[in-house]
Amino acid sequence: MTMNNQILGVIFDLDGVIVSTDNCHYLAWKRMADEEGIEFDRTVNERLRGVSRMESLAIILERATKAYTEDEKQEMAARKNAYYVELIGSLTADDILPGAMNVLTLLKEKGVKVAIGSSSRNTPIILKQIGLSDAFDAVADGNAIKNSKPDPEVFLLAAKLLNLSPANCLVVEDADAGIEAALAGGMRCLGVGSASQNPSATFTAADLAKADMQSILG
Ligand code: B16
Ligand code: MG
Repeated sequence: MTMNNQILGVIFDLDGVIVSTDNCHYLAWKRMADEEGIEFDRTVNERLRGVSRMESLAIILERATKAYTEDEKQEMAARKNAYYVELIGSLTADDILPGAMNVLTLLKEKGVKVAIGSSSRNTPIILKQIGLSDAFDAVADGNAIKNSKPDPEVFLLAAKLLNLSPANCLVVEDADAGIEAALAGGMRCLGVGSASQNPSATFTAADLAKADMQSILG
């Protein structure tokens, strides 16, 4: 590896990489869908990984039996978010996923910068809940972007905030949409969780605890 493409920054997706909020998303959408009489299960929920709130609602509404107005859709998304915020209120540092803290410590020791690149607009609340508000050099989240994954916007913003070129960044993602976004932004990516099966990912590992970060960093 030449110095030109050395990994100088790692951009972490949040949900599914640093902390498992996916069940909270599922339970909150399920409560809203049940109230509306819309069929919703964990298979459909898999398609919501890394996708924005309104795009997630559009996927859920594929199974709706009536048409909803724009105002009704906004209300449903807000209702789901209120349920979700209630659920993430009980997250603690114990919900940090295996390997995440060790990897953050290793990167700090090696002088590699770290950022968050998440579609979630609840990123600040989640980081606070798990005690990691000050653990990252930069945070790019759903509040700062127009286009969500697979658009590379959130990762390009994170790289810019780290003052690094995309070629010097590695993205860690659990969603296929995030792998696509990283590659579209000219970054290498490590697929974990569901994305550990993604053949396009530059590197894969079941989770951060199983990832060989030393060899990935080169
Ligand atoms: P919010 P990530 C994503 O987080 C979730 O995976 C996805 O299921 C969710 O719809 C999206 O955030 C938006 O979340 O409603 O909190 O803004 O994986 O990009 O960290
Ligand atoms: Mg994710």
